Amino acid sequence: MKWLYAILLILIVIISFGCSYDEAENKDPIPPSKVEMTPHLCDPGDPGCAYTDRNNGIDAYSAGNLDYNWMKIQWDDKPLQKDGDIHHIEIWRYYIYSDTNFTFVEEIPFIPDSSTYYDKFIGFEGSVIQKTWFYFIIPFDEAGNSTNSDTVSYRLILPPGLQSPADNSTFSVNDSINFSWSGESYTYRILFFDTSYNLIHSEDTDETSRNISEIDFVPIPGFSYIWRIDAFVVVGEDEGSESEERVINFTL
Ligand SMILES: [Ca+2]
Ligand SMILES: [Ca+2]
Repeated sequence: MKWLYAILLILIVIISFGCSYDEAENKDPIPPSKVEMTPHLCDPGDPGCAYTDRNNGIDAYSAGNLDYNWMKIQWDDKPLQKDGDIHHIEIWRYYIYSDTNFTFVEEIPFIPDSSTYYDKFIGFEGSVIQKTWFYFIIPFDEAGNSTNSDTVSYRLILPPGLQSPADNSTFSVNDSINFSWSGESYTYRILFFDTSYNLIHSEDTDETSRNISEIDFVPIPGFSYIWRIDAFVVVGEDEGSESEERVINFTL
C-alpha cells in the first residue's frame, strides 16, 4: 500500500502546484510602487532657485482673473513606469481641520511622464484661500491593486489683483510706467519673463505699486515680456499666490 500513498502524495503535490499556478496567472498580487509627491521646492526669483513654475513641485497656479489660484501638484512616476501595469491614478485632497474629510478630485489615465496635475477646485463650495491644502494620489494597476502616495501640502493666499498697465500695452523704453495691483499686506514679487518664460528680472517689495524707474529692469526695444506679481506671507515658505500674467511690449 505504500506505493499507493506515494502516488496520492505526488498527485496532491501536482494538483496544488497546478492550482497555485492558475492563481498566479489570473490574479496579480503585486500592488503599484509607492509614489513620492514633489514638495514645494522654491519659487522663481528666490535666491539660488534653479526651478521654474513648471518643475518646482506643488505650487499655486494662476487662475487668470479669478479671485483664487488653482493648485499644481507633481510626483515622480519613474517607479510606476517600471511597474508596467498601471491603469489609472486617483487624485485626492483635504485641508487642515478637515483631515478626516478626504475629497476625491479626479481619476486620470496613467500616461508616463505627465506627472503634473492642476486642481481647479471644480465643485468646491468654500473659500479656497487661507487654507493649507494636502494632496496624495492613488495609482491603480490593471488588476485593481492600489498604493497610496505620501502627502504634500501648500497654503493658498489671496492672489494680487493686477491694475495697471493693461494686458498687451505698448510703451517706449523711456516712458514712465506704473505697475500697480491690489492685495493684503504681503510681500510682493514683480517678475518679468521673456516670451519663452525665461525669468529676466524679479524683485521683492512691500508696496502695491512700483514705477519702472524704481525697478532694476532694462527692457530692450522691440521685445515683449510677460509680467506678473507673486505674493508671499513669508518668502521661502510653502505658502503664496500668483497673479494673472500680462504681456507688455516695448518700442524705442
Ligand atoms: Ca501589479
Ligand atoms: Ca509659485
